[in-house]
Amino acid sequence: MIRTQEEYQQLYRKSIDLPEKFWGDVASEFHWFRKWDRVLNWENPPFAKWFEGGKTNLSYNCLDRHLAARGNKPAIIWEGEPNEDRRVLTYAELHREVCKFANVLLNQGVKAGDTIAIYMPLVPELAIAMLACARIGAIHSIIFGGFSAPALVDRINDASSKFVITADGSWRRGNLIELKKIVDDALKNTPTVKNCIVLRRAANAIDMVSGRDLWWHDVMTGASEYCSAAELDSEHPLFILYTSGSTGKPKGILHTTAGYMVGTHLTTKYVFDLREQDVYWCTADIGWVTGHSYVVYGPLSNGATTLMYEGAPNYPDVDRFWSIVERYKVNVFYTAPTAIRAFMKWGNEAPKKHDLSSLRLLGSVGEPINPEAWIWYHEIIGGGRCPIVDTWWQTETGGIMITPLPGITPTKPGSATFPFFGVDAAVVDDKGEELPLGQGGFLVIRKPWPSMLRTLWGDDARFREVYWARFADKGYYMAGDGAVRDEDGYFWILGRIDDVLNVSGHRLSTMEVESALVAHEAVVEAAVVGFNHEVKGEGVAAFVTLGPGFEKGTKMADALKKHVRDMIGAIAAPDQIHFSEALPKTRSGKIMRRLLRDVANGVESKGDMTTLEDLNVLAKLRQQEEE
Ligand code: 7RM
Repeated sequence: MIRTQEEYQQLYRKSIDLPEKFWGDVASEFHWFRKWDRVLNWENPPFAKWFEGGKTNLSYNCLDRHLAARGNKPAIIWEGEPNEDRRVLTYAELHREVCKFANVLLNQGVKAGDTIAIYMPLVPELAIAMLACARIGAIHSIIFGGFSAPALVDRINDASSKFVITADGSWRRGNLIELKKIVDDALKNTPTVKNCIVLRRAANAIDMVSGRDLWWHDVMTGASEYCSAAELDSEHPLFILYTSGSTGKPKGILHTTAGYMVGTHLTTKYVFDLREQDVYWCTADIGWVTGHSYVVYGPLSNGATTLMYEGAPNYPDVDRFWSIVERYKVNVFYTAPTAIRAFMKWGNEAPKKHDLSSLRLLGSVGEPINPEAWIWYHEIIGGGRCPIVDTWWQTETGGIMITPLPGITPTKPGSATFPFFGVDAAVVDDKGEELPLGQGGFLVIRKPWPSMLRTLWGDDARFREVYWARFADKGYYMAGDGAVRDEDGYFWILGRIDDVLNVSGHRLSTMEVESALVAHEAVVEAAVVGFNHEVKGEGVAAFVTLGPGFEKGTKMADALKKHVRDMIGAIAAPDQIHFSEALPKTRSGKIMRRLLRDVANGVESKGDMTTLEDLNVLAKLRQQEEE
């Protein structure tokens, strides 16, 4: 147990100086079918191998390992959006369901190493499907339920998934979302998919394609309740999760078994300071990495009780989250700044109506938390008594990297404070030299860590290029964020340094939205930038040039918004559409996004404009805003 900042510093030093000893000790808590020969092999950077030679299984370590002591303890507490839908699954029950579904997959011919696309609402069966894949060594590729059919097609094809697991429908703010219909659309263009397993969730009418589609409840009937966990190599692929980069094509982040298991386990344990009787609630959707690591794998590997809520925070009313906290006496609550800002807007009445005294610890993730939101969260939700852990990490890092430790690290609103054990984070200049305190630069990680991504699915070259090329001579991982350390050494994350937006805590590539826009018949050119948005953090602003014969106006703007929603999903739909006859470009033809950002934010442009090819373009754009 760590109690003081000095003890943290000592243990931190040890974790950096003797990483193999440190992580070897942590890994010893798990069940291994065969112990590793070597904790870290970093002979062939940037391709790390952790716990080489070991054989283990994450599903076993999340379930079977706890059965003796925690068989009757709730593993998952679930609440559906329709208010009467409630379920609790104990560790014994979850284990049984996972074994049965693993047998279903085996019966369907799924083999270790096959990739399975999962497109489901936030229901217990989603966790069951994940853990069943992990049990037999199938690689899950979860696609967030808010993505549209073309986005699904890209991800299924990139991963060559043979199976899809989905549901008939799901609920969002009382509205039915017809998931299976979207899957049917997508599967017209996915040659690798053989079967689709469909959970009955919303009981809406759907088409079942004979020979391809199978009902979850049919295939589960009679499936054996025993399924041994496959003895998998430490580096056996666990999952692929797509995330946006600075090009239009999403990157398939690959995580593997043992390092991810050890990393998410230890961060969950220390950052959320879990106690045996705790009810822990991370509000993320499992379709994002936060849900993978801190709704499912991290909490279950710790034998914790993890709460899942299917729906929207403001359904049927804006106090839904707080009624859940009260009902289940939630002790640890982990959410995103965008949600906190929405709650602030909805007013203090909603949280005040409920007894939130069970809360002991609050967490934040996804984007920098503005001090105003931090203070509101601390006072109104935490009653002034709960520490806030502001956790910085990425899909790529697998687990939390920079974070306070509750009760140990003195926090400052807006700072993620210090690196977690084993994380050698630094702020460097463009040559990789560490910058003095107070100077902003690139956030890098100088040493490998267990839960790091191993590659981009099927694209080692892009993996090297995106994360390792910039500081190749030093061997540093480039996070893609800017950061600065203050006079006390605290890390402050400044945001992305590339063309990736952070909309409501979700990564979105401006290029992806641009590609969607230019695919519309009316659009000849498009540029997308972010602007400051009160609730979302960043909003999406699109500047579009229409082809001859197409008319600008509200009707066209609405059509383009809908088009982006259909092509990618609701999170990508532009908040602003600006029509312009031309875009401000440099003489070499690069769109000057900085200037577009100024227009979108409604501020004057300062700084160098000498490279602008045609100053008139900007003047026209601004003039149009005033029309
Ligand atoms: C977990 C997650 C990663 C990007 C990352 C940052 C931003 C995340 C924080 C943060 C400031 C934080 N994975 N980010 N957490 N910025 N403070 N505590 O969000 O892959 O979807 O996004 O999110 O820019 O690079 S992610």
